[in-house]
Amino acid sequence: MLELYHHGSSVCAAKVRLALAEKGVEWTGHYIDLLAGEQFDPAFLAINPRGAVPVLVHNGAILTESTVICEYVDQAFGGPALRPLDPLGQARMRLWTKLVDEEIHPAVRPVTYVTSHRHAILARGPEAVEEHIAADPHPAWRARKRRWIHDGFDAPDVAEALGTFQRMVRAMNATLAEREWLAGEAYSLADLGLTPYANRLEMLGLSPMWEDCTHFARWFAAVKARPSFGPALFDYLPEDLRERMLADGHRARPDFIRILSRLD
Ligand SMILES: N[C@@H](CCC(=O)N[C@@H](CS)C(=O)NCC(=O)O)C(=O)O
Repeated sequence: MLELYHHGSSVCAAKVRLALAEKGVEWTGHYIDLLAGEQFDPAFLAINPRGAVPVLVHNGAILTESTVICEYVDQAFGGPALRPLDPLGQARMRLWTKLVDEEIHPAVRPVTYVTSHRHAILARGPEAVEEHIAADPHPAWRARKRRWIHDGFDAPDVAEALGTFQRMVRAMNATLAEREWLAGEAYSLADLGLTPYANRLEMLGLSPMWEDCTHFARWFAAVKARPSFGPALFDYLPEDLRERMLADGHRARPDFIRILSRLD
């Protein structure tokens, strides 16, 4: 029995759905609506006290952390290998997935929040805004959310997060000038791990970031052409949320241009 606790707009959950799709593994889903605060329900906190998706439960064993889960899925199930066989390729793959965990993922929340989520939260009125912030059990996140919601693009960590993504695109472009895929000549968990972040940037209208990055653009077209991409990225994303993110990205364009022009 393989169960995945996930959400449609969670980049980490999308990584796991991609891995399961690439391996051709069947799974049962439990949808945790992050925007409705279901990650803080006691029943879910009993499964993952961190209150975060994804969580994979395999024959009763609970696994958290998307990068760890993806490696587990690759090794526990048949289907095409998602990691290079040579030590150097594996090291390269892990350098990319480490970068995702340490730098890329922390940058996605501020950018998504100020571009999109905050508009939906603000539209519910001042009381609901306070409720939304108070629902987060972590004081540091409550403080950051307050700035994202009220200060938008002027919140202190937003420019830094956009800079992280700009460096990510450039670093990927430089690597992809030398080889077909990020870790070598075959698709791996490195490509899989970066895919939801590239998709998020595109959905939020940030594709001008790779205007001059032909190798990145070639890679992104190739990951989008894989049969795993559409189902993993969009089948669980509610249509209204998808449309809202696209529209909010369009609305954020002047802010993006203003901030990106000040970087490097
Ligand atoms: N390092 C964790 C991060 C998990 C994480 O941040 N998940 C987000 C969705 S991508 C989440 O559930 N956030 C809870 C919230 O928004 O309160 C992983 O890779 O699985």
